[in-house]
Amino acid sequence: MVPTITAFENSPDGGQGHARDMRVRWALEEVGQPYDVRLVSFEALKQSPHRSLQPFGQIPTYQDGDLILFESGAIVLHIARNHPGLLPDDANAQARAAAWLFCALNTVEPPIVEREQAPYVERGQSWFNAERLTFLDDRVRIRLADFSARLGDAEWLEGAFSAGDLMMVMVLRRLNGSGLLEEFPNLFAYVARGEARPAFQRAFEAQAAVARAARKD
Ligand code: GTB
Repeated sequence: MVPTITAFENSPDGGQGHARDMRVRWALEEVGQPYDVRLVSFEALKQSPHRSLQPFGQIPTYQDGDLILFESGAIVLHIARNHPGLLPDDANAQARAAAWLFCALNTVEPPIVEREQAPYVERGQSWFNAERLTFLDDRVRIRLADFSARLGDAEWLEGAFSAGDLMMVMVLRRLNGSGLLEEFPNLFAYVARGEARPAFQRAFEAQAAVARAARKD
């Protein structure tokens, strides 16, 4: 029996790999765990069968036997804890890798999402103007500058590639096309290293194939 995850039937990003099923796909590919994908329409997301898996009517979910999980971070950590390949052997290093995963989600991602969403969430509001956009860019820059200083010349955060790197790369690549990552060459290279991993490529291609199929419908 293989785990089943859920993903958008028709992702708004058209296959750029920004929807959060990509994190789970990548983790499963890294550890070599085959999986099934159940595609969900926007309408079905908000109906009770899906809400019984995900209370907020969102993707991704993860089902493996009796275990039903939501929250991409919890799912990636579960995969990492149950398969070799995404956590260091040393217990303290494992804890630090998990801390980086939470850091990606709780410290780095929020200003990136706020910046990304402002143009459509705040459009039409009196305060939404060029100054507000600069302010949001600068809030992202603060996080990038601190993380850049910490990463330095390291290839990955805890020696070998870990679930912490996976989540950090996924969060940072949301800035692709913004020009902000390029201001921090070590972060730009870090994201490129993550995206070059064969497991990332397989996961990316799988979700891009879904988007291509949706375009043909
Ligand atoms: N904290 C949860 C987790 O990490 O699992 C958040 C899950 C979440 O935000 N899911 C989004 C969702 O289902 C999809 S990933 N949204 C539907 C809804 O809330 O009704 C967020 C996302 C969506 C689209 C893009 N994009 O097009 O670029 C990027 C990210």
